[in-house]
Amino acid sequence: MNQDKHFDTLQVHAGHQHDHLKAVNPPIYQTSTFAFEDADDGAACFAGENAGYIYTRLGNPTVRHLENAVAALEGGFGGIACGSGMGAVTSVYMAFLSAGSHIVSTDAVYGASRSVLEKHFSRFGVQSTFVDSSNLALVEAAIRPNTKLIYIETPANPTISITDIADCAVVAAKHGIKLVVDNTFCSPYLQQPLALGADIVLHSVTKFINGHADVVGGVIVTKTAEDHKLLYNVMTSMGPNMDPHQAWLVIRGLKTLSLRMEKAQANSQIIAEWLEAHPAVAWVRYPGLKSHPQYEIAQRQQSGPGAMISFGLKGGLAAGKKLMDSVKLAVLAVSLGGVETLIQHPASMTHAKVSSEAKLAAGITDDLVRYSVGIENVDDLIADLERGL
Ligand code: LCS
Repeated sequence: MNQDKHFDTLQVHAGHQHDHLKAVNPPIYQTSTFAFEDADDGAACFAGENAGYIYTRLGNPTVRHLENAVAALEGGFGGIACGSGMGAVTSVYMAFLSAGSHIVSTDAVYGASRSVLEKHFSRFGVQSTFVDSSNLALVEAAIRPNTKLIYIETPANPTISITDIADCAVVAAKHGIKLVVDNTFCSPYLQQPLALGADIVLHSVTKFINGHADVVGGVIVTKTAEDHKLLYNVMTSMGPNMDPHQAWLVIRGLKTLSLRMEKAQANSQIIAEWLEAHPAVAWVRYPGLKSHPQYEIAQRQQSGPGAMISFGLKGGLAAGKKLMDSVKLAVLAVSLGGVETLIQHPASMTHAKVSSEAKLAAGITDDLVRYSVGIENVDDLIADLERGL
């Protein structure tokens, strides 16, 4: 596929290679292993002299299609698909951190991306510091001689705080550190971190890229061949690889990414403005509102505000609980980025494992309700919220 095509063309066609039957859609190569022509072919495959497939943990044609498609959409060298978003996050940590090294991360990063560092990587001597990465001075001040990664999630889950990717890239380059961006909330349709100077971009494809809340997965995209080789070796040795059936579902979802995102985003702007004007609502955080503290950065680095809204009610947590129990159309569930609207309470759900002090420091207040906007009719969604408020 020619990489000079537009996004909506690439999302349908990138990564596809016709098989001998010319199937329009990729077959699901549901096989764990691949036969060699003969012993020399097997040896050549293992030596990397022959590009043939060997074993599905090491590579599979259906999975490769997805890896190439997401890499094309992100404008990167290559993709690495994992069985979950956390498989992607931990593969990146494993590839670039070792005993005695240090990572600077966004304080409001997804709960497990933080707790895996604090509870598990710390056991192997990895140090981590979490800062409000929307403040570049705090990022730079946190850098130590042993810092190997700056890891940012923008917009962050669930505060929707936004970090300037290009500014962080300048700081990372100055200190010889890799910059990793979790681009889950925007998807490559709205934000392309590699073009802004990041080295690695990753996704929980469970969210907008698949978009149908029916599969879990992750994809990493690297800018360089060297980083791809390192990550590929780490991922395939440790084994958080994606299954071919998972990949096939994500490929199907990916083909409509821009259409889903446009509709969900249009709904979100209307809902965010409606919430902001509602007397029961204390605050709303949405990148499409001028009241968002990093509105200007969002305008610069995102081509749209996305479909995630956080808000708090004047009645605090009690009113938020009542809302979550009253809505009938929005589903009370974790996860995000699907065609259906979801509502949840991060402090007791997705970020429950993060300590109370860390949650508060990161702005994850007890009253914060997170709303993932789907593609339903916006009047129906507003009527549903109105009932709860
Ligand atoms: N990165 C971000 C920004 C996420 O929101 C999540 C999951 C992950 C990584 C991990 O991906 P997974 O392994 O779940 O595919 N976020 C979730 C959430 O907000 N609710 O449930 C999962």
